[in-house]
Amino acid sequence: MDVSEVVLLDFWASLFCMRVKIALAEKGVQYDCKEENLANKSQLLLQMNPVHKKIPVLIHHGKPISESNIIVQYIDEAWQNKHPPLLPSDPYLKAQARFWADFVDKKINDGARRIWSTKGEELEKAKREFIEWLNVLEEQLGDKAYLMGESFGYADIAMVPFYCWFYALETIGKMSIEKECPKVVAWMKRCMERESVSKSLPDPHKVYEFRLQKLNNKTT
Ligand code: GS8
Repeated sequence: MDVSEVVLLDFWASLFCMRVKIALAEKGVQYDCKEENLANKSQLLLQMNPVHKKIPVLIHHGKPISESNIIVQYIDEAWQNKHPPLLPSDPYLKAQARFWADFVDKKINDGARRIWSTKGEELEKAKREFIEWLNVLEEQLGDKAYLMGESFGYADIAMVPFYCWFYALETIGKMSIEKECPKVVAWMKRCMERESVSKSLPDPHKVYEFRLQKLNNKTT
C-alpha cells in the first residue's frame, strides 16, 4: 500500500491522536504521520478540518475524517478485513462500547483537565470526582481483562492514552491513582503489553514536562 494513501495529522502529546495510532497499529495499516504545530496550524489542517481546526485528522485517499472516536470506528470499518475487529458486531454490545468511550470523553477527560487547571479546594474536588469516575470504570471492568470482555477493543482504545497522563496527574495532584484504583491501573498495564499501545504512547515524564511548561506559560 502507498503510505500517502493514509495520512495522520498528529500532535505527539495528544491523547486523541494516540487513539488513532493504536487503531491503525492494531489493523497493521501503514501511514504517513505529519506533526502539527498547534500554535501555527498548517494550511492542510485548516483545509481538512475547517469546522473544529483540531487534530487528529485522518486523511484516507485524500478524504478527511475528524474526531478521534469517529476515526477509530472508521478504521475498524475501512480495514474490516484486517483482524481483530475493534467493535463488537452485536448491536447491543456495540452500543455499550460506544457508551463507555463517550463516558471517557465526557467524564475522565473533563476530570483530568480540571486537575491541572484548578487549585486549592477546587483541585481537591476535581481529584475526588476523577477517582469516582475511575471507580465507575472499575465496576464496569469487574473481573474482565478489558472493558467489554476478554478482547481488547474500541472502549479500551478510548481510555488507554490517559495512562501516559497518570504520572503528571499524580504529581500535579499529589495523589496515587494506583492506590485508589488498582484495577484500572492493572487494566492499563495489560493494554500496554500490546505493541500497538506501547508504541503509540509517549514517555509519561515527557508528558509531565510538557504539562508543566503549559502551566507555566499560562501564569506568565
Ligand atoms: C478533540 C480533539 C482535540 O481536542 C477528538 O478528536 O476526539 N473531540 C476531539 N484536539 C486538540 C489537541 S489535543 O488536546 C487540538 O487540536 N487543539 C487545537 C485547538 O484547539 O486549537
